[in-house]
Amino acid sequence: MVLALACCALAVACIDERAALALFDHPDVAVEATDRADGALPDGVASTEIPTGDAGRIVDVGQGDLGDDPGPEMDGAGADASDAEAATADLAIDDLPDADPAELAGDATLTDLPAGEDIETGDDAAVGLDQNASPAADAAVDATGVDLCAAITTCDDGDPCTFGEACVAGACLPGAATTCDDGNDCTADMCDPASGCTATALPAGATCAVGLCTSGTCKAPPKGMAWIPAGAFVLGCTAGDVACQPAEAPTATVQLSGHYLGLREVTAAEYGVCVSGGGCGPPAACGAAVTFIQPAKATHPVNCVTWDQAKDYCAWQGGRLPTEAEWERAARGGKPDLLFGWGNQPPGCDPGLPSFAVWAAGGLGCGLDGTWPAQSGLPLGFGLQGMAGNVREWVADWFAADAYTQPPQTDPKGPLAGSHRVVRGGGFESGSPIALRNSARGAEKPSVASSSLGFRCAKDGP
Ligand SMILES: [Ca+2]
Ligand SMILES: [Ca+2]
Repeated sequence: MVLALACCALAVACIDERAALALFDHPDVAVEATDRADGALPDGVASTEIPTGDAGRIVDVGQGDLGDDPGPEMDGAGADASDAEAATADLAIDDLPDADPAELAGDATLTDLPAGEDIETGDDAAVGLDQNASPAADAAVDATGVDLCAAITTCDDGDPCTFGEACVAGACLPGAATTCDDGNDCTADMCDPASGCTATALPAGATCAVGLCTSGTCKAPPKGMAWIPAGAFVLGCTAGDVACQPAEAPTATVQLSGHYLGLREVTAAEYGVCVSGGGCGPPAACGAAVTFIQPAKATHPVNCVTWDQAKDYCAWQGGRLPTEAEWERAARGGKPDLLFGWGNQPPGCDPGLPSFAVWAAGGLGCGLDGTWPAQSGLPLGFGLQGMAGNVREWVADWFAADAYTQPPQTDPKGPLAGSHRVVRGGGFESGSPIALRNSARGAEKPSVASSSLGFRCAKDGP
């Protein structure tokens, strides 16, 4: 209380500034801040008002910058030069060497001493300092040995957006600002000055680390699928594409809802599970390149399936075929104006390069006379494989050459009726890169079963 009386006779503010400086300048004192997130002391801490009779509460925290600039009335050692004698007598802060404030966020316990406990000067443990903080005991007791923090059981700077307030040498340090980060990337975190930290669930469909958000929780996509977030893209011919076909024009900007899409073509083994389970009919025996029930080709895309079989398989999985627009946007991988998912260079047969595609270069299927495993090649945008080549892929839409003349601007689903279904992406029998372009549109009668024709599934978002 000697400190408080001496200081208050000079200026109310001096208590706090000296106390704070003693802490900043001391090499060994480490303030316990068990709730502090970043482990650092605030840059500028200056409490400017301590109401008399309530030494334990700082009700108005100023925005000074004592940590970096002690101000004109402080000398280089962090003490008030004009009051050096009094300060030395009461606080002994002049003889504390400089210290890095970053070292001060640590492990001492400064406020856990029961109020009113009788203590002796110089007894480090008795004043609540840990064993590494012994020099600070001089600053933490007054000339008669009374603990300067003994009467202060709670420090609260009155700001719910800070925490880690602590009593040091008789005065409360204000808390450090918090980011309010709750560690959940499906909530928006902020601090309300009235109520403190809040965490509000992001809208369903927001993208998070492993998938998408639902009810404030990050949910991974179904196995083997990617989450394709909602967004707009230009459907149809890529700008500057000299191979643009009439059916790919005119272009139109369309908006798509978020949805899931298979990372690769459905494999023969996966389709076989549906056949065994009674959900799908067996593929046709459509030639030497058939993959169904071929042990060496279990991981190859299933082929020789009709449009209805493809549709049935996806429904059995709880999904559906992707629309033509969904397929094209996913193939573009979120990038505009590219001919292929990897860029504008033509496809090649090197699976170590992004431009890899299984097509009829050097023979059917890059010389293997058929399909490759569905996981071949580097994943491109959204993590997808095999959008270009390997097997052509059934999509949901009926084909019409003029389908793009007036497409709906949101989630287009193609003509209401037709004789052919759209197929996309080209396959191992395609002899021209033109067929593998993002915008290329093929068509087949829905009853066709071809060894170069398979599919992948989509699924609505939650
Ligand atoms: Ca959050
Ligand atoms: Ca494909």
